[in-house]
Amino acid sequence: MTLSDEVATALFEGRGVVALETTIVVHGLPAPINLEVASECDKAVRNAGSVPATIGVLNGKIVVGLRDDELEELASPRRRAAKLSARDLGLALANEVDGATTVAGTIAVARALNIAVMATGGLGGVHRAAQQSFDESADLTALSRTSVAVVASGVKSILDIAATLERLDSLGVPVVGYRTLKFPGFYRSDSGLSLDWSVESPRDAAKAFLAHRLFSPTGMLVANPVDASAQLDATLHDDALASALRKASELGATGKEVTPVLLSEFANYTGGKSVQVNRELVVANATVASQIAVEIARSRS
Ligand code: PSU
Ligand code: MN
Repeated sequence: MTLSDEVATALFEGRGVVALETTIVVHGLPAPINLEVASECDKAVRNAGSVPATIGVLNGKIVVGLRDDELEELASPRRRAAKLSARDLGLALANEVDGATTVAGTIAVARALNIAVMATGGLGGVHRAAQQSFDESADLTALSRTSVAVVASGVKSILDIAATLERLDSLGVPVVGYRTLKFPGFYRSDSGLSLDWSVESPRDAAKAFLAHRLFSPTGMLVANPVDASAQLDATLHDDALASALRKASELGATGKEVTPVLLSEFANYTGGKSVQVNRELVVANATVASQIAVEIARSRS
């Protein structure tokens, strides 16, 4: 594992550090917006007081704190970077390949370094028709055993959101709304499902997570809705979803291709509008994650 000097120093000094994933950059967003979004997330974390730690695998080494040029390299199509969940990390290192980490892969690395917070767009979860396919993101099981607070705009709306909330319940992963009791719907601010808990500030989120950690090995999902003014129109969302699900089934997408295919079909159908919403929400999540990390660092010192 290689740490950038900046991340190593921040960890040593006990500053707030936010882990950022790379699957959203390499497999989740189209070029060239993907790299712009990555750099906006990096800035958002810095502006809110923490140090960003973008995580990926380059030439079989985990890099924590990828530089811009390294991220560009990782995202370049000719590198054919794999999509790495937690279970893939050891194999990627042994095979000396390149790979982008999912939420599951990223929190596994973050936890090993005592990084307590990560930001992403939308958590993975239970796919529609999972009764047949058994397709449930390893993000869920990873969160059930990894003590990291993940700030996301709920779970991706391509999923069965209600089933995902049930699984998070079974797995003992707390879900807390950030200034809301309405569970966000990724591209939409409200999924129509409600939550038992909310926090009103980064400080309260930090307090809740630190208290949770005393009793439980699981992470926590901090659900931060996209601003209502930026969300995708409801009808456009539902039409795009129907079209994306149809396309994915026509293409016969399975396994780790499913999510990237659905997101890319969403982008096509909406003429790039879904990408703009995705951009907006992930940058906002990076800000909240950074504020929470600052509070955790403060309480540790
Ligand atoms: N959030 C986004 N876009 C993404 C992802 C999250 O806005 O592409 C990625 C994350 O890396 C997450 C992954 O862990 O999608 C889930 O993939 P799967 O459904 O295959 O587990
Ligand atoms: Mn899957």
